[in-house]
Amino acid sequence: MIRVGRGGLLLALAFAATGCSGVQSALSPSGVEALTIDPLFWTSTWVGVVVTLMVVVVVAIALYGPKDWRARLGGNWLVVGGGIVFPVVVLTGLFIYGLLVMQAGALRSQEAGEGTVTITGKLWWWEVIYSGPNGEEVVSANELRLPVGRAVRLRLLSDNVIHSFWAPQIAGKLDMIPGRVNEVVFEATKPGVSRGQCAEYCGGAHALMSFYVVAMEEAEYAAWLQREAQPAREPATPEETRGRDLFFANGCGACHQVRGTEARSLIGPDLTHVGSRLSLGAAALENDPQAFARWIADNQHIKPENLMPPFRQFSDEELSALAAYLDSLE
Ligand code: HEC
Ligand SMILES: [Cu+2]
Repeated sequence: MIRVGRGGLLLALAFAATGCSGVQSALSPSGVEALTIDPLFWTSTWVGVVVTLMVVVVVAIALYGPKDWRARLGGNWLVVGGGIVFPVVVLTGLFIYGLLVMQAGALRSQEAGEGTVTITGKLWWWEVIYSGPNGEEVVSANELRLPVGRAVRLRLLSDNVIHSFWAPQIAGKLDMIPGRVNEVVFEATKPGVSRGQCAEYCGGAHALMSFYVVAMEEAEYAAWLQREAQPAREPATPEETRGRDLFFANGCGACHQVRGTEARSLIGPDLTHVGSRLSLGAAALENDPQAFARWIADNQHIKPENLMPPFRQFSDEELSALAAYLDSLE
């Protein structure tokens, strides 16, 4: 038998508790759907706790209780009442409650929603397409921006294997299935940054297929979308210009799009405004100017098996120039 001292137990509880809060926890809901699911979790948990305590008490009486108490537990009533009637009543109650919560979610996803975002699961990142201020398509990646208090319809697609889109603070998870369009309505209830994760094993870099959700006040969101719809900024310094030249001379445009330039490929994430994203490699790496240099030269260590080849041919000076260019794409 493994003996865990009281200190060990407290430590384990402390770890368990830290796992429950933070940027990727369904227990800190900040979306309408997540707020509906939250009481279902707590109800199931507390019913489970109460039933466990009841069983412990009955077992304790059976083992150590006074003789006449033990005799009373010996009858058939306990088997029929505690073993059949009680679980049927409790589990049926929980089941109906669960169905009602699911029904509420399903009805909600039939609501119109104002604005649509199309998200496609790639290997192993997310393509995110907004409809811009003039109804045009605005291609972005690896981050979902939401206006607080507005119901936004997400269309979830895949052009490869099955993925599952899960932003626990905002809503439940929904699969992305090749050949189908699954829809869900997201409504953030307060501004803030949370994190999401692919929740269906999809091969090699699945564990590092994450994303950030940035909920912003409506006006801020509108300004952001306006900026996101613009073509890429022109290089403003000699270093940025050198970075752009290296970008085109080394074939980066064969897989990436930078709107407003001749780089037009959508094999990898759109980089038009990559400098303003919170992360690189679908939340594998926090975004700062060093991150770009590390990603270009060493992405197979940062995110093993991802589909961008590592570029080891660059000198430090060339990597800094490329990083300066990409960082300027805000
Ligand atoms: C063969 C196609 C290919 C080429 C060539 C390529 N990339 Fe990539 N790149 C990708 C793919 C695929 C990803 C997504 C990786 C992931 O997150 O799984 C990516 C991701 C990135 C990212 C992170 C973007 C984000 O939003 O997470 C940056 C920055 C980037 N590439 C820059 C470059 C630069 C600079 C070059 C040229 C030196 C280059 N890429 C060449 C395919 C390519
Ligand atoms: Cu996955």
